Amino acid sequence: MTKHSRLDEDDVRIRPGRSKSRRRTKERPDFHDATEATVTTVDRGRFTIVSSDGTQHYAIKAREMGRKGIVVGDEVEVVGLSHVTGIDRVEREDFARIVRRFARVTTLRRTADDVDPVERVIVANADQLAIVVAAADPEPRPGLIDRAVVAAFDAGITPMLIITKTDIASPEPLVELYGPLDVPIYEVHDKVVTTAIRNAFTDHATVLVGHSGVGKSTLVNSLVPTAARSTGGVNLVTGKGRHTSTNVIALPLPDGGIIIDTPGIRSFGLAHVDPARVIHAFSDIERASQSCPRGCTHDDQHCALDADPTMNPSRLESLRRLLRSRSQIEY
Ligand SMILES: Nc1nc2c(ncn2[C@@H]2O[C@H](COP(=O)(O)OP(=O)(O)O)[C@@H](O)[C@H]2O)c(=O)[nH]1
Ligand SMILES: [Mg+2]
Ligand SMILES: [Zn+2]
Repeated sequence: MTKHSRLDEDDVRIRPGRSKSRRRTKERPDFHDATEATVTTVDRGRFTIVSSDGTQHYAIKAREMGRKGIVVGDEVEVVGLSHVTGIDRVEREDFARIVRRFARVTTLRRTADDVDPVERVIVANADQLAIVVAAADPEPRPGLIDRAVVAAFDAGITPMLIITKTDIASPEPLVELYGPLDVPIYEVHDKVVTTAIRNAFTDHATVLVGHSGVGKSTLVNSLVPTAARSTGGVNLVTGKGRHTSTNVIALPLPDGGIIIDTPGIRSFGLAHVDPARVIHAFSDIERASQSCPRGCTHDDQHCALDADPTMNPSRLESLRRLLRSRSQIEY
């Protein structure tokens, strides 16, 4: 995980402005054997964590934590680290206890749909969002790409686009659509992960999103040879389609950083995003919107974008579809 400077939430309340290095001096008497760790999976109140020495452990939330939410990517402090790592034989009492959650640097959120006011944090502390889209099989759906870019910018997370399966179809239509955005684009030809992609992931905490079948797990397996993520949409052990709704997992990368696979995210409800901020994710259109009237919604008759000869009509339609979908879901 990239080490951003961050403040401990509890300390912030008591002693504002304390720095990360001061926090490490462990002045709290209750938990002096506490170790820092990153949460890598969450499953009904049970967590897997990777502690600062790189070892994996199982943990539960200490009662003191109350209802404080813990998600994948959270940086926490744990006590009672046992040396048992085989989850199957570990009794609940042997689990380490999470006693503190550090302030989150970023939170990637979604709502179930665009009008649902209940937002959920999917991942904490990611600094990059890799939007994986196949050139074909499945056909690219720009709706999800647009939404993911909006969610990333809103969360202060840097988006990138990874176009897979360029061996079976040309990436050109997608590159043409998304090239004008200030978002780096990488290509995967016949599952080959280039050095450029590898470098883009190193020392970052990157969340993968994209429809099922685009090649996310294939990419994870190339970047983390020990990951053994099942690919092809079918679990090789059970023979059934994977149950993917909660299966977010963070995996440490061999050269530093982590990659977070999110099989469950097929859509991004954006009810939590201010409509006025949606256009920031459309930097190509935002630049062109200088001649719009003040307060233009970009979806009415006074909008200057329709008359702009430099405007890509399908990009404009993407923006409008997204703005409208906030009251009517249609993707
Ligand atoms: N031709 C081709 N197939 C790919 C590529 N990347 C992944 N696949 C295949 O696409 C299928 C789905 O990949 P998977 O990684 O399970 O997708 P996920 O659902 O996004 O995790 C698998 O059969 C992969 O072997 C690629 O670049 N080219
Ligand atoms: Mg997968
Ligand atoms: Zn306008």
